[in-house]
Amino acid sequence: MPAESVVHGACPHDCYDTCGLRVHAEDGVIRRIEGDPEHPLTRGFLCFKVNHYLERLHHPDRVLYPLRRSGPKGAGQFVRVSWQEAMAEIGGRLQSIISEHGGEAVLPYSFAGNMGLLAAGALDERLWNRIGASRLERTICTASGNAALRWVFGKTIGPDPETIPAARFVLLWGQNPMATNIHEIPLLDELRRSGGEVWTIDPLRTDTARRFDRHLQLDPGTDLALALGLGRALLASGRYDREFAEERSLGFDEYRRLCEPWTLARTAAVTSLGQDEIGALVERLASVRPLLVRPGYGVQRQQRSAAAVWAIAALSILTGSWRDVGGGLLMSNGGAFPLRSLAGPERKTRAVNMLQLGEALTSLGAPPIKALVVYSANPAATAPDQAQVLRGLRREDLLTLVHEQMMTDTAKYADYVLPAAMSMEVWDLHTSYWHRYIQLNRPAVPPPGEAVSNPEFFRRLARALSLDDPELQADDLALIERALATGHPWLEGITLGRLLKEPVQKLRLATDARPFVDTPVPLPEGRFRIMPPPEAAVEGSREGSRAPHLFHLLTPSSRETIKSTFGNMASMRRSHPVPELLMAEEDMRRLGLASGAKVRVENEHGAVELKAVASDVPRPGTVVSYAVRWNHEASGRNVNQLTSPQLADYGGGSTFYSAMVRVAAAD
Ligand SMILES: Nc1nc2c(c(=O)[nH]1)N[C@H]1C(S)=C(S)[C@@H](COP(=O)(O)OP(=O)(O)OC[C@H]3O[C@@H](n4cnc5c(=O)[nH]c(N)nc54)[C@H](O)[C@@H]3O)O[C@H]1N2
Ligand SMILES: Nc1nc2c(c(=O)[nH]1)N[C@H]1C(S)=C(S)[C@@H](COP(=O)(O)OP(=O)(O)OC[C@H]3O[C@@H](n4cnc5c(=O)[nH]c(N)nc54)[C@H](O)[C@@H]3O)O[C@H]1N2
Ligand code: SF4
Ligand SMILES: [Mo]
Repeated sequence: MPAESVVHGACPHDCYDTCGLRVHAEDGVIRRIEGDPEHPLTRGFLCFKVNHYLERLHHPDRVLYPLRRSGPKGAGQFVRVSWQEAMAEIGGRLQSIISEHGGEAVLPYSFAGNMGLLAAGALDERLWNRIGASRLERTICTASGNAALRWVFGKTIGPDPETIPAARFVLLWGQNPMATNIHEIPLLDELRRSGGEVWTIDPLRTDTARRFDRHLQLDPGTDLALALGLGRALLASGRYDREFAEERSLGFDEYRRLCEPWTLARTAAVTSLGQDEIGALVERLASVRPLLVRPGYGVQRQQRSAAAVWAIAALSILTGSWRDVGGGLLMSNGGAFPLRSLAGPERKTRAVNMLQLGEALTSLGAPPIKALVVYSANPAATAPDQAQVLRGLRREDLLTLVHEQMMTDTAKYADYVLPAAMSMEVWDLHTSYWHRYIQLNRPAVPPPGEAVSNPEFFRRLARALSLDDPELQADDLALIERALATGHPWLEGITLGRLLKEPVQKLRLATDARPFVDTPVPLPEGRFRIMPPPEAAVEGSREGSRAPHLFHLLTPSSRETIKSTFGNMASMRRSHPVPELLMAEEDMRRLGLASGAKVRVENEHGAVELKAVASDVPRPGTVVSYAVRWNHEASGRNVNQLTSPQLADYGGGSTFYSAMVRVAAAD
């Protein structure tokens, strides 16, 4: 590599924005990372986290060599070994597990630590399919919301975010872009400068809620009631889009029937909103266009996740919001990219829902899980029902491999830790679940120490299992070419050759093409399904049943981390040295707590100690702790001690934000 170079990168983290990066290197060392000024959504600026990225690249916790466990599980004691030794030992142990118990005794566990196409769903999946490993259902983040979207619309696609400035009313519903989608903010600011309004629906007074026009602070988990109440009011006044709701949709009568009980009075009582607030929102929905409904993933981490997303999606149809450029419903554009899957033929082996990892490790039989291979995820910190997960990871007879960049909570439980490269050190191709750009990520420097990319790790693992056929050894750039070569018109001219010259390519779909108006509804008869998914929990009510001594615990995203990633950065820990529990002052007074007091937070799943801080973010009855801090920086446990492995109503998604807890002074 030349002494000084600048290459294009794509931010690999699990974030809506998927920024374009300019990575500057000098003498083989990355010196500066900046936002690509030419990427139309990145606009040359980055977030707090990636502005401090040099700290992460060169962090003392970075794993640079293969390590073999030398102490008790979880103690983090390791000795350095060579790749050759590590892979020979691992290969031998995996082969004997597979021959004794079968391929399903191996469980992969991975998520979106790196969103690149090669980092996940490529050579890893090919290997899992080849050995017939248990299949991981990757449900931890968006499963229920996306399942509801696919039910209603047939796929997860929404308007292009570059049309946001054309909207005149935007409803941020369970989304906190000031923390999680910072490049959406300039687009929202722009529409307000031209007279539009932005409202927020969130149980917390977030920075987003503070920034914009009006905040409806409903009780957590009551979005379904609100959406049905809004639907009823629009139906009753006749101010809805008859063609969209009745002719272009299936199931209108059922939708109307389900809205019927939700009078303004009942909706207000269940959500704790005022009838006047709800009425003002009905007025906007009935009259202001373009109308953009912008749900975040916060609405679908409750028990009635799919039902809530269905009811919100139904409003986007009832209002005909899709007719206007700048309108519609934007939750995910993840389904917009017609790339070829690199996973190879899928074997129908046993499925394990990742939210039930603790149970899988401690009680699955026939066969039991004997080997766990973790990459691009940190389940010891991020999975629910943590006490059970840690119990599983402590099993002496479980072989745990962790391919990681950092000595994370999960890596500490590994039998072998294998060093992973960072995105600035490898090739990959990135899409986005928010915008419509495909980007080539080029390495700026080689990986340090003996770190390797995910595809290279899986090539080595395949060889260690004596599987060296070409599909398991495919080359990075050949894989990228294959993913792009689908012949789909939206990818026309987007080839590897083109990306090498111009690394940021927009899908060949006009910015102002209105989904489901200018493009078809990919469902039978080309019609939306405005009736709920069959299993969604629409009827029957648990709302308002909270016992008075319990608090509703929310653990949403923080500005300074992405889940556990960045949890070990000094820049983050300077402002929040220990994990906190934000509580309304009234609640603190009632419990006799001073701000800064140490509290014990517990429920039937586990317990954790946090620093209570008086705050106007939650309302009385709700408490907040931002997700998630590292366990070993927080007395060995974090808030996922308190979250449940229970699945949401439909789609197998999480219920992270349905946790009920007791809070008391810690002695
Ligand atoms: N309480 C609570 N818990 C939550 C949530 C919540 O809101 N509240 N949110 C949930 C959600 S939405 C999600 S998506 C999950 C995320 O949970 P995880 O999937 O565990 O994600 P991270 O904590 O970001 O951990 C990603 C890990 O991947 C590593 N990594 C990054 N790039 C690479 C790579 O290229 N190769 C390899 N091998 N490793 C890499 C990083 O170092 C990091 O340790 O957490 C869930 N957990
Ligand atoms: N800085 C940063 N950026 C991130 C992440 C991060 O951890 N940090 N995580 C990334 C990942 S993995 C994801 S999935 C996305 C998620 O990003 P978002 O889509 O913004 O979702 P969340 O952060 O889960 O929650 C958003 C809001 O939902 C609110 N909420 C909680 N319960 C309810 C409810 O019952 N109803 C309503 N209406 N609102 C509710 C929360 O208070 C929160 O303010 O962000 C990604 N970007
Ligand atoms: S984390 Fe998100 S906002 Fe920050 S640089 Fe990456 S993609 Fe952009
Ligand atoms: Mo997520």
